[in-house]
Amino acid sequence: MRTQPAPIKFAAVLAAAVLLLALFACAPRPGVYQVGPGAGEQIIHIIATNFAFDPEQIAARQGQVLILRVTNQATTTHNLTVRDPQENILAAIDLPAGSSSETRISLKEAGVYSFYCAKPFHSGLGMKGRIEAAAF
Ligand SMILES: [Cu+2]
Repeated sequence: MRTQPAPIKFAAVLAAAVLLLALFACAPRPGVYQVGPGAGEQIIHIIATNFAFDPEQIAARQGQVLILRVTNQATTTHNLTVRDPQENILAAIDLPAGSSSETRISLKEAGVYSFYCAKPFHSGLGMKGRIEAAAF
């Protein structure tokens, strides 16, 4: 019985690795909230506490419109500020203690949209997150 030449074995191993990577890329990533595939407005529920947002990582698609509905479960006022990939402020809303507020953002371009609490020191304490808008 002949053994296969090394280059063919290498190609087979490489193909298997690429297939595994592709499967992994399509699978939900732990800790990342995956926005549904629909083209219409998507409602995302976010919980604000001292000092975190949950979820803090959101995966969406370019062109989607997100309604960020934030419930502040803390007993102090927080804030949600969202910036587009160019760092322009898309939304900035204060979140009174115990209240729910919402803002609507449009992911016009692909890239990373950052969000954070603009109250002094809060983002440094962990009140921040990101929305990744994948290209079409
Ligand atoms: Cu805050």
